[in-house]
Amino acid sequence: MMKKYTIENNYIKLVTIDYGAAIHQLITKDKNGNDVNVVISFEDLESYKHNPTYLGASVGRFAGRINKDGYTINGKHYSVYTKNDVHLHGGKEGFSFKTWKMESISEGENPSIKFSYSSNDMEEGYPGNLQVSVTYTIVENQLSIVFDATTDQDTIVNLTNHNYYNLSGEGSILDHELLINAESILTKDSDAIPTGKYTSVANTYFDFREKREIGSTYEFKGIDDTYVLKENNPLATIYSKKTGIEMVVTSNQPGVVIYTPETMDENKISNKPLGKYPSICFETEKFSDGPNQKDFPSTLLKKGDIYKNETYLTFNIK
Ligand code: G6D
Repeated sequence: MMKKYTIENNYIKLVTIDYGAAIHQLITKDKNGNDVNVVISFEDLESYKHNPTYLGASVGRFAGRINKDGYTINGKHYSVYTKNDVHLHGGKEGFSFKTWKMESISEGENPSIKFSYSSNDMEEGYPGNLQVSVTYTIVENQLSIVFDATTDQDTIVNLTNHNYYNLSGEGSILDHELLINAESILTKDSDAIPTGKYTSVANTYFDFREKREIGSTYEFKGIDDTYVLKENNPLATIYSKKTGIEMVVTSNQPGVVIYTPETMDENKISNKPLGKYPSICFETEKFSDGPNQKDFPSTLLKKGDIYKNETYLTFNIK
């Protein structure tokens, strides 16, 4: 039986489930003091078990893609499970489809909840017993999402959260104002595997270096791409003038996959009316196919080292 856990303060209410250590609802106040769930949610918790687009889930052991030829660690080759010629989001049944253990929950001024999962050596073909956790903490108007992992053998790790945001709580994100602090995206091949090259965002609808409405200036054709982040945060801000809610995203990760599905009807999600381009994901993580690209940030986790992915979402009213 799936279990639901809620933490909240005066600014944010976070409803999580142990299945996939997923975020079910992320509720904050709009400019009129009304509650808005700013993530797309299934109405019914059981639907998270059939979640082809990873709604709200914790994704691993390797979020993003690995090419069909697999990868090599310390001279040993590892094959990967593929669908449509790529290994996506941890394989056939990644961390999003596991029941995580609720380790601790605390109320009070800085409410927090921690989930953990032990991934066995060679689960989904990855070497090493991996201990992983995700901790959600609310401090005033900020939610942090922190993934930690350790291994008993050298392995590869890339973890992320897969929330689909809509700061109006319904409709489309095309009228949201977006800023992304990135000059380029990763160039990808026809399987969406990075080639190792970079494409400038200049003069394209991918350009959000200056804050603008997503659907303005250029014809928006959807994004499913990795933005290469600069060292200086915030990496992104997004704002809905309808609700007055702004979300500021900061992270210690080198990239963010921005994913904007054109429709979400197939998910049988919330009864809210959704428009074309109903949501946007900010998947803060290392780069797809990192294990095969020596110039990308390393995705290797060595025995004895600690993996940490920290992402902070700050909600302001403007
Ligand atoms: C990720 O980049 C991928 C998409 O291609 C995929 O369809 C989605 O997750 C479910 O963001």
